[in-house]
Amino acid sequence: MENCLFCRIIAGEIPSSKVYEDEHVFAFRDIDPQAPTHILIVPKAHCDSVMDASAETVGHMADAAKLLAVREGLNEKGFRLVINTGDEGGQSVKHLHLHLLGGRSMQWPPG
Ligand code: DGP
Repeated sequence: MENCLFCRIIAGEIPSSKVYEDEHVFAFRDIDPQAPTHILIVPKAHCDSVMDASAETVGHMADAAKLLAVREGLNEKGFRLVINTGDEGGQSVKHLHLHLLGGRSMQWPPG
């Protein structure tokens, strides 16, 4: 999608620290990490939010998150997966993305 930041990252028009890519998803390190590991997993096909996504798309993102959690050494101690949605949900980029956060203890409830 033209002028979508994450579509441009997926296309390689904007540089990113890519950690994983397959047919369905692209994953890269967050520019403003909130934990020692902070990776964004995004579907290659643009959708604005989880409200527009199919179960298959969300499943592909979750599968990539599990693979990356193991690869990053997070699966023993644990990690957090977050999909911010809409303005009150804290979604700043309108291309669906799954945050994978780990490497520190997480607080609950989130702010
Ligand atoms: P959210 O607030 O849930 O929409 O998360 C958007 C995230 O995207 C936020 O944690 C910062 C990250 N981000 C924004 N712009 C860039 C960028 O140009 N490169 C990378 N790697 N991350 C970005």
